[in-house]
Amino acid sequence: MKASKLLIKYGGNAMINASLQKQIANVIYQLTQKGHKVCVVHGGGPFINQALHQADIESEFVLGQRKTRPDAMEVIQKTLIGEVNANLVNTFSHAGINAVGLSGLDSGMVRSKAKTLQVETTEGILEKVDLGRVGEITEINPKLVDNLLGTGFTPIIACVASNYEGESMNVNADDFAGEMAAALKADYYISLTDVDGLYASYPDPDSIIASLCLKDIPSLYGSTVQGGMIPKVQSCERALRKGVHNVLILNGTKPEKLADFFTKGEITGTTLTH
Ligand code: X2W
Repeated sequence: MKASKLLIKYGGNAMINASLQKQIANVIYQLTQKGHKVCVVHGGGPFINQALHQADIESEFVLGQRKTRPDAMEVIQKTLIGEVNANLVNTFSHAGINAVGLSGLDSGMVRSKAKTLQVETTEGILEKVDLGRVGEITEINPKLVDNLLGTGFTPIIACVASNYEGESMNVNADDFAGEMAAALKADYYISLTDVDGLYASYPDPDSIIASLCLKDIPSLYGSTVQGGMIPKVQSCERALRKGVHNVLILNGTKPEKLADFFTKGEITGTTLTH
């Protein structure tokens, strides 16, 4: 496969232990050795859950987005940037990667506004939900990341962005990754999660949807696509609409799947196409 620009979203559920993180780091190292330019955007949901629990702050999710009060945002920023990002950069560097830790705050590269959602009540009325410090990306300046990619570095980016008042915002990592893939004009957007792909009827392994067309995606929300899969599939859809041609959902707890795709062209996950 020709040397390409890859945006890999590394979800917290796929980072369940240090050994898996090392294996993913080794695969990404091999990809960089083959000339691919790799940018990683990571989440850290399970680590945030634990940190908020320790801080005695309750978590509530609406359509896969965590409602975020200012005190929760402090904990989330510390966890994502100070803990998850720092540990990933260390692991990836140890694997030989020229890893550079960033977040959307660096050089103000990712800007966001407060995200609101519309949710249907049991009476069938549409209600606006205020999510607090949850950001919806409005602008990305890809220069810093592109410069790093062009000079042999591998940016590892935590999904925190600023708003227009200079405050930190919690951006769902799938939302962040899909927008970043589009801003970078990535050849591939690969979302690593803890399941083998999108299931028509979870968890029946025979029901994995091997490929999905952009036009067929909207009808799946609320049925095939629920909960945490909503932001994931929405981010894939957005990346496709904004010009990314190759979008994949793969199981990041099986690092060989990522390796096999680039070495043998084997896809064992869900491909989303135009
Ligand atoms: C996410 C950010 C982390 C994330 C959260 O607070 O959990 C929102 O939901 P995963 O591991 O990719 O799920 N933010 C707004 O998305 O991490």
